[in-house]
Amino acid sequence: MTDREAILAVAGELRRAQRIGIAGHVGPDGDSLGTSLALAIAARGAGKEAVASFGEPFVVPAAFRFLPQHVLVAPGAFPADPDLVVAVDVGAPDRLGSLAPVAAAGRLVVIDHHRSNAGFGDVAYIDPDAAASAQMVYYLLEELGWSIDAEVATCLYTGLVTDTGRFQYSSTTPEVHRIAGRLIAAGAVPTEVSRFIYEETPFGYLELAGVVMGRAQFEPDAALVWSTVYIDDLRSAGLGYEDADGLINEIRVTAGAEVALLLKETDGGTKASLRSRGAVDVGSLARTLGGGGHHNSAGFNRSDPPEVVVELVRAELSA
Ligand SMILES: [Mn+2]
Repeated sequence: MTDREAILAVAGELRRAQRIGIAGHVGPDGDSLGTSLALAIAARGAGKEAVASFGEPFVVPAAFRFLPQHVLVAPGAFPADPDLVVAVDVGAPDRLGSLAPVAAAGRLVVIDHHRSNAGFGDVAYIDPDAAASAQMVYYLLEELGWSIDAEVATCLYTGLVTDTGRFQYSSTTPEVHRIAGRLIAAGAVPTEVSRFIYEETPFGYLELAGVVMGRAQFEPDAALVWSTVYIDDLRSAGLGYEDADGLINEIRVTAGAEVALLLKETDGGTKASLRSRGAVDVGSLARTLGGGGHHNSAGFNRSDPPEVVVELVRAELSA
């Protein structure tokens, strides 16, 4: 199926459905959450009953609390038997977490740009060349003729800004800027979006960043920079896991590091985030270790402690 055929197929599904449940991935980022909310708000504008949600733990990261949440429901309140479930920015069924069973029970549409997405659901619109799922939902809304008001524009703009690293990654094409321009014209305000996401953190984040950056290790021979966030660090800074996501951006700027690795200690193991400058495909590395993602941005979870996980990554990098 070409992208054009996929857009028409998904648009048809959305037109026919009246009760629509939209599901992002667990541990939502700006693209997953923003795009889910945008689609739900636009669907309501078109006269549908629509809600958006994501699997447990149901915590909206502080950086994204400025987004309009009137269409957001906890996973427990997700409709049990909607006409259509739409999975947005979800690379594989397990990324739906606690929403996976309801998504599997009825008709399922998947909209995603992860290269690792093997395709699932009844209709899939997957475009690994899209900069963000927000770009794909923008095309869908254009096709459907559904209104892109200021709220929808703000949500989609958030997806574009975050998934392109503030329009800095190689995915930042003229087309991405064209869409961003349309969204600004429709009411997204770049200074406000950036302030909430990048220019405002709880004071505890400074304490956490100080500890984690002080602990960072640079291994020039492996072109690797890495650090670890321990549960105790979060506790003493009064922050949650979702607040530590930005730390990978603090360490990945190291000159001479092709790959950055942030290890977050969890209850039973480690959550690893990877970033690449381009020479190393960390998406493929993450898949080898049981995760997934994009060429330059990926992650995986292990039931090993952080000190074991860094060994696994080192081994993959030297393989
Ligand atoms: Mn995305």
